[in-house]
Amino acid sequence: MATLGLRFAAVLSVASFLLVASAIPLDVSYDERGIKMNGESRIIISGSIHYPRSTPEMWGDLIRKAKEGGLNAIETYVFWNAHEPLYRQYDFEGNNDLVRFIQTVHDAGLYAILRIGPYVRAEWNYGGFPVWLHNLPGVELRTNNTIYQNEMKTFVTLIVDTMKRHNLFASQGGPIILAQIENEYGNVEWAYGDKGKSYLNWCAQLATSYGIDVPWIMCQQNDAPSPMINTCNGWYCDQFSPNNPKSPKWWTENWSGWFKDWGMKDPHRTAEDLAFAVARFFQYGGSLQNYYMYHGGTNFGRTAGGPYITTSYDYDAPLDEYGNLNQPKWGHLKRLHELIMSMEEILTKGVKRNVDYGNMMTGSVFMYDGKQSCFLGNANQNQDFTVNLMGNNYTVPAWSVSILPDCYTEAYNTAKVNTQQSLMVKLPNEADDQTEPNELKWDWRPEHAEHLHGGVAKGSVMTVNQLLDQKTVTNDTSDYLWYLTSLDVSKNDSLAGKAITLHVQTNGHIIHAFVNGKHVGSQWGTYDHLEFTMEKGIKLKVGKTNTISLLSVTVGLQNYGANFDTVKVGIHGPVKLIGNKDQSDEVTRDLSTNSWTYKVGLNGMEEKGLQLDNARHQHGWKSYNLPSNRLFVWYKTTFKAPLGSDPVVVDLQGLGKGTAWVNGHNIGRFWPSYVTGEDGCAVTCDYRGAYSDKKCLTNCGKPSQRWYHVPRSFLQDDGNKLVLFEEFGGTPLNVRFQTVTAGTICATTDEGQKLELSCQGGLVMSEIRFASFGEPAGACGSYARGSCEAPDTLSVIEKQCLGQESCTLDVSENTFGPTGCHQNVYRLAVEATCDSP
Ligand SMILES: *[C@@H]1O[C@H](CO)[C@@H](O)[C@H](O)[C@H]1NC(C)=O
Ligand SMILES: *[C@@H]1O[C@H](CO)[C@@H](O)[C@H](O)[C@H]1NC(C)=O
Ligand SMILES: *[C@@H]1O[C@H](CO)[C@@H](O)[C@H](O)[C@H]1NC(C)=O
Ligand SMILES: *[C@@H]1O[C@H](CO)[C@@H](O)[C@H](O)[C@H]1NC(C)=O
Ligand SMILES: CC(=O)N[C@H]1CO[C@H](CO)[C@@H](O)[C@@H]1O
Repeated sequence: MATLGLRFAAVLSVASFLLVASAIPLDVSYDERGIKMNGESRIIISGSIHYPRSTPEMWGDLIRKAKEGGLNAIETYVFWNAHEPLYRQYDFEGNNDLVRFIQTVHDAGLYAILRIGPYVRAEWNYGGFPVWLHNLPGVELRTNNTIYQNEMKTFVTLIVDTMKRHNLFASQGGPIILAQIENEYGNVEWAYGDKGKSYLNWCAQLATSYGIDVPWIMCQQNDAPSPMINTCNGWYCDQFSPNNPKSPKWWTENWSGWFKDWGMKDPHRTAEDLAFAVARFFQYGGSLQNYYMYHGGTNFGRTAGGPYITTSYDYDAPLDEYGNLNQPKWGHLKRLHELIMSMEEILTKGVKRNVDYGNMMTGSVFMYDGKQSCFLGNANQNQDFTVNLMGNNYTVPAWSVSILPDCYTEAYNTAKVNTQQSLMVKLPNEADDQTEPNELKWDWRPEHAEHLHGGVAKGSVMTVNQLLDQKTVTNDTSDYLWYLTSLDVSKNDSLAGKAITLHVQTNGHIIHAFVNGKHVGSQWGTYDHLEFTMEKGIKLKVGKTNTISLLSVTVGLQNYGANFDTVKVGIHGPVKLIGNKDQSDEVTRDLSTNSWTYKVGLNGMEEKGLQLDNARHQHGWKSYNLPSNRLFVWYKTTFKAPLGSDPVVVDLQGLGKGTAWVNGHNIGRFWPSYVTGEDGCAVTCDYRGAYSDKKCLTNCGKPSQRWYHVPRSFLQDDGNKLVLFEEFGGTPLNVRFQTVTAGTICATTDEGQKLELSCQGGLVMSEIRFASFGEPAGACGSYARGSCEAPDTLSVIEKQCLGQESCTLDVSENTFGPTGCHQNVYRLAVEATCDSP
C-alpha cells in the first residue's frame, strides 16, 4: 500500500516512456451496427482477464495467448475494495497495478474495455465494495443516497483521472475503447423503486460528465438512458436487442463456463457449445462479444466472493487458472475468431438476408461490394438437417452453425472440433530434496486463544449487550470473529442438574463453539443455505462461572442480489441454553442480550504475524509430536521451487479448512475436506441443447478444490516457506508441491484441415501412442482403428513430431498415403505423450 501521489509519480515515468511509440489518438464512435474506429466499422472479440486474479508477471503471457487466440480486446472490471481497502488508503501495487495491466494490453497491440462499476459482482468479495462503505452512517448502496453517491463519484473520478493521466483512453492514443458504469443494475433495479431509477440517471450523467470521448456501456440495463449503451450478459445472446434502436448489439459477458463454490462439482462448457453461441451471435448481427472469462485465475487472499466461492476461479475458460491453453476450447475458438475477423467488412457493412428453413434451422446471407458470406445455423438440439443454399446441399449437425465465407465452402462448423485436446497432469516437484520419501518436514504450534480459558481477550474491540453483525465489527479485516460471553450458574439455578443444549442461530458461514475452553462442535452452511442452527449437548459447571466462546468465520461476503450489501453475516442469534430440551420441565435461558465481548481475528495472525515472511515469532514452533485431529493449528515447512517454468500448485489433500501463505503471500482459503456429492457426473457430455451450470459436471465425490495455485513470482530458488492455518484438524502429511503441464495430447481432425499438435511449457512429444488416418473411432485414451487406414500414418507422424514441442500436419492422403476407404471424408485420430526433452 502506498500513498497515491508517490505511486502515480513512479508509474508515470515508465508509462510515458512506453507510450511514445503508439500514442495516436483514435476516434471511437458507434452506430447501430457496431463500434467505429476513425469512422471504420470494426468487430471486437474480447476476453475478460481480471488483473488481481493473476500476477503482473503472468499478464504479458496471458495477454499474448489471448491475442494468439484471435482476440483483439481485453476486458476487466475495476475492483474498488482492492484499491481502497481502508478509507482513503489506496493500493495500486502488485496484482492491483491497474495502470500497468492496461499498459500491458496496449503493448500487446490490443484494445481494452474498462468496466469501472464500481459494483462488479464477479464472485468477488462483497461485489467489489469496501466494507467501510457499508459502515458509513446513513449510507445506502446502489441507490439515490448522497453519501454513497459521493463515495462512488470520488472513486470513479479517481479511476477515470488515473487513466487520463496515463493517456490510456483511445481518444488519447491509449487502448481503452469502451468504459462501463454500474453493472447489471437492471437485474435488481425493481427493488430500489423510484430511487433506483433516479440513481440510474445519475450514473449516466456522472459517466457523461467525464468527457472521455469513448462510449459508455451499461450491461443488463434495458432502460439504459441515452447515450449509455445497453449490452447483454448470458450464455446465449443471439436473440438480444438493445433498448435504444441506435445502439449496436453487444455482448459483454458470454459465459465461457461457470464459477464454483465450495462443495460444487467442476462445471464444463464444451468448446462446441461455446463456439455455437458465438457463431450464432454474429449470424444475428452482433459485432462485439466478450468472453467471461477468457482467463479466470485465482481468488488470492480473501478476495473470493460469496459466500462460499472457491479460491480457484478457473471458470473452464480458454486459458486455465494457471495460464495454460485449455484445449480444445482455446484452439477451436481461435479458428472461429480468425474466420469472423476475415469477414469483418461484410459483417459490419453488409446487407443481411435471412432464410428460415423451419425447425429452428436458419440461414443468413451477408452481401457487400459484390461479395457474399453465409451462416447456416441449426438450433435444433437433436436433429441434423440437410438444407439447400444457393443450389448446393449442406448438412448442419444439431446445435451447430456452419460458416461459409463465400457461401459455397464450409470453412467451419461449430460442432466439428479439429483442434487437439490436452489432458493436463500434475508432476512431482523434482527439485525438492525430500522427494525420497517425498515428505515435507513440518513445524507446528497451536493458535493460542487465552480467552478460551477465562483470560481476557487481547485486542478485544468492544463489549456490548447485543449480538452484532460480523462485518460491522470486523470491517472485514479478517474472516474470524470471536463472540465471547459468560454466565454464572448457581446451585439453585433452574438450569442446574438438567441436560443442557447450546443453541446457536447464525447467518453464516462457519461456527466453532467452545464451552469452558472445550470444543463442543463446529458447523457450516452451504452456498444455498447460509443460515443455520447449531445445537450441541454441553456440560455446565454449577456454582461457577461458565465461558461460552463462539468463533464465527466468514468465507467471502455476499456479492450479488438486490440489497446484497445488507445481507447479515455472523451470529445474530438467538443464542440460548436449553435445559431438558423437549421435556415437560424444559427451561430456556436466552443469552442474546448478555454481555458479549468481541475479538477480531486470530492471535497467530493479527498479533504474532506467523504467516508473514519475516515473522516476529520464530520461537514457539515444535517439530515433534505433530498433532492429529487438533483444531486451530499453525503449520510451517520449507521447500524448493520446482525446476522449469511450468505453473506450480500445492496439493492440500488431507487438510481440513484454513488459509495458506507462501513466502508471506496469501494464496487463498483452502477447504479440501469439503467433498462434492457423488451423483451428477455423467460419463459423456452432450454439447447439444442449452447449457446450464448443472450440465457436464466432473469431480463427483472428491474435494471441491484440492490444488492451489502458487504463482512462480511468489517463489524464490531456495528456502521457500509455506505456512498453513488449519481450522478443522486436518493433517499436512500429504501436502505436495507439483507442476501442471499437458501430459497427453489427442486430436481427431477431418481431412483437408491443418492440425497443429503442441505440448506446453517446453515439453516435447516422446511417444505417438495412437495414429490412424481413415475411419478411426473412439475418444482420447480409447481410440480404435477402423476397417481401413493409411498404413504409414504412424511413421509419418513419428518422423514429423517425435522430439518436437509442436508440429503441424496437413491432414490428407498426400501426407499419409491412400486409405483404401470409400467414405467422402476421412479422419485422423492421434494421441501423443508429452515429456521433458
Ligand atoms: C434523490 O435524491 C435527491 C437529493 O439527494 C432528492 O432531491 C430526490 O428527490 C431523490 N429522488 C428520489 C426519487 O428519491
Ligand atoms: C440436394 O438434395 C435434394 C433433396 O435430397 C436433391 O433432390 C438434390 O439433387 C440435391 N442437390 C444437390 C446439388 O446435390
Ligand atoms: C471499523 O471501522 C470503524 C470506522 O468505520 C472504526 O471505528 C473501527 O475501529 C473499525 N474496527 C476495526 C476492527 O477495525
Ligand atoms: C440463588 O441463590 C443465590 C445465593 O446462592 C441467591 O443470591 C439468589 O437470589 C438465588 N436465586 C434464586 C432464583 O433463588
Ligand atoms: C441475457 C441472456 O441472454 N440471458 C440468458 C443467459 O443464459 C440463460 C441460460 O441459457 C438464458 O436462459 C438467459 O436468457
